[in-house]
Amino acid sequence: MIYCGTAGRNAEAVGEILRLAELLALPVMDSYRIDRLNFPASHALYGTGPEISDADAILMIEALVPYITPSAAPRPGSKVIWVDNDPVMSNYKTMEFQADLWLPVGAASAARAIHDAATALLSKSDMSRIAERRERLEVSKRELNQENEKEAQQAGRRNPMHPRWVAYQLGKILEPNAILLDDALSNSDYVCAHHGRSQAGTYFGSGGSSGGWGAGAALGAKFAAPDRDVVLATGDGYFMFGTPMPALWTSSHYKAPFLTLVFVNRSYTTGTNGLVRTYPKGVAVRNQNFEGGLFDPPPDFAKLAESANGYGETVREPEEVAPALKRGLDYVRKGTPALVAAYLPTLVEEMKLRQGM
Ligand SMILES: Cc1ncc(C[n+]2csc(CCOP(=O)(O)OP(=O)(O)O)c2C)c(N)n1
Repeated sequence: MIYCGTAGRNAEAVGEILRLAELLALPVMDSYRIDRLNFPASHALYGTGPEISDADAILMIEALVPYITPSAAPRPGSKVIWVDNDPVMSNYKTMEFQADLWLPVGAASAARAIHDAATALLSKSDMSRIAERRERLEVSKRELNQENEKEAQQAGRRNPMHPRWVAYQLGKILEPNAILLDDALSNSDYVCAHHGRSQAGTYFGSGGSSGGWGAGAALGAKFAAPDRDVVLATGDGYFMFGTPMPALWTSSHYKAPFLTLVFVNRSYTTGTNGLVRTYPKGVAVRNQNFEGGLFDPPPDFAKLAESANGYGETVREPEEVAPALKRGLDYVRKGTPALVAAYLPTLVEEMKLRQGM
């Protein structure tokens, strides 16, 4: 398998990794919370596994932290090849990952060279094994797509509104070349399941753990690509941690409009479900007190956009999401920044909903 972290920072690498993966029908996976698109999300070879711990050979391409816990590590006997300009990450004195082969080279050159070397080596029996794997992966991808579609439709029938439904509707309005900035944190998995980004340079994450990157990044993306739609999907917490007001005002003033979708769950994962995961028997869980993780009622994000000379609206009903996002995008295309605040259950309510309470 191919495992990518930041390879997509170089757009050329995306094409080269694609060529290599297609030649050998290699499954491609991303590391946790990537900051660029490394591989077309809709491609049959992408996103259906295996886990690193199940793979028998892994080509790590610019993957800073591909796994953390010992149980997620490559299994004994597997082969690990590590590609990076600085594969042993000499800046990180505590780096302890293991590999069978370290290749100090950039992603694009490595993928191209391996592709060319492999082409010369392939035998007939290799080809038939590869064809069989390709078919298997295509089936898995079809199943994954069907499962995602089914879950999205189910989510759409839930009221209170489900964040997956919001992410699904977002995916529907994105043009193939639209740039998506993902600061959606706990809803990022839904965003990634449905965004359908397949061109290099159409998906960006912050690449770090510090919240608040999104609004400024969206403004920068629009300045850089004035002819493309730019859309920010963000948690309400992370949106506040940045500088949304100056970003929106500047976006309006300098005619660099972008669309913002805020997942308004009025909560932080850190102080709610994260707390439950970390301290399942702790005082907060015992007393059902998640005060540190809730900010309810929340700021009125639609008004925040209006106050910065943008357009804003809040949606509370599942059927309102698609029209609101389309309206938002229409405003943006006419030069006005727009914000859609999707009003969701809090993460405490969400935990109860998922337990059927
Ligand atoms: C600047 C900054 N402050 C605090 C944190 C700690 N932190 C990590 S996740 C999180 C919650 C963010 O909430 P939100 O953006 O609403 O996303 P959600 O948890 O609801 O998915 C916080 C406070 C951080 N990562 N960055």
